Amino acid sequence: MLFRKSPEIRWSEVTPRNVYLTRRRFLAGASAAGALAAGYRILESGQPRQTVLAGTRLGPLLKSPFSTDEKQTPDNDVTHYNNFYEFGTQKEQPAELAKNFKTSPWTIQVDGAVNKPRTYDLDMILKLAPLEERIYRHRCVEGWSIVVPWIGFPLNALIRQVEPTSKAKYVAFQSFYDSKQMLSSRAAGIAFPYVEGLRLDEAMDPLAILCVGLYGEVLPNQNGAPVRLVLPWKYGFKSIKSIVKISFVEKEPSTTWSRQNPGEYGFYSNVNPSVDHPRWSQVQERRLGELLKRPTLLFNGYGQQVAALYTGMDLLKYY
Ligand SMILES: Nc1nc2c(c(=O)[nH]1)N[C@H]1C(S)=C(S)[C@@H](COP(=O)(O)O)O[C@H]1N2
Ligand SMILES: [Mo]
Repeated sequence: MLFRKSPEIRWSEVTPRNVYLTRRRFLAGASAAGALAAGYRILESGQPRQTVLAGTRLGPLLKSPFSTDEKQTPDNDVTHYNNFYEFGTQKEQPAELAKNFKTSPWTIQVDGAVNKPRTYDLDMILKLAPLEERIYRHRCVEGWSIVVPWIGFPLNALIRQVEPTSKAKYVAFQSFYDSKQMLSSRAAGIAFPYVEGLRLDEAMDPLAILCVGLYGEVLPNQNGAPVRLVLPWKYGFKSIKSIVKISFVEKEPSTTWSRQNPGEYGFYSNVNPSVDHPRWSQVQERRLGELLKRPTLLFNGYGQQVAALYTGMDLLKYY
């Protein structure tokens, strides 16, 4: 259990609940020396018991003025209906196939056009800012949406610390990739490592968060452990998971889905009901767990915060 002021949380002390349970079970039956071997076997066979949320609780959490009071999607849906192609292309696969994904130790290399490039470990990441709960709408380009109490802090806290230079116009993000733990690019149908990008001013927007948890707990592997982006005004695929590299660059970086299919996916990918995807209308969406569709809103309803970022841009062209 972990309940301290956020800046003092040390990632090294955060134990995923599945390991926890395995240890508890082990301790409960630890009469014989054989139990030790048995306990180890459970861990090493790579099949610790899986819980709905594999996380330890994080807290205390600041409340955010950016949170919606809309009904939250059941956590079981959010953790069992995922897009994480590294761990399968079917929605229910990541929860299974990411079970033994090794997320510790973890580092994020931050480089490029900055005065203070550095490599962060998770303890350094957690010291950047107090943790907040951000209840955001999240809209997938495939037409479904969810409302999730994410845990994180503004991405701009990290950006300020590394001090971008005047050459930094965009930020490029890269996900972890390991062919031993993950699907091949050929099997998944997209190039790995997964990459994404933002314009620097978009990345500085207070709505953009680095996310380390959901529903009060450490991020489950299938939701992008240990650190991902959450960008509520953009389609879900911009919210890149399991980040290992952040680079500040002068030119618009290449992104996984626009590279894959430039006619279907643009760099900006702001939620916009007036720009249909060739295969999916974006006019409506279905909240997971609900029957009736609801209208999709421009910028996913976050226009008041972010519309100014796109003043004067033709959103039909820069989709
Ligand atoms: N590395 C990586 N990040 C990713 C994806 C992915 O396949 N790989 N899928 C994206 C898509 S399409 C969506 S909708 C969201 C899903 O996040 P969730 O599973 O937490 O709901 O993650 C995004 N981030
Ligand atoms: Mo998505």
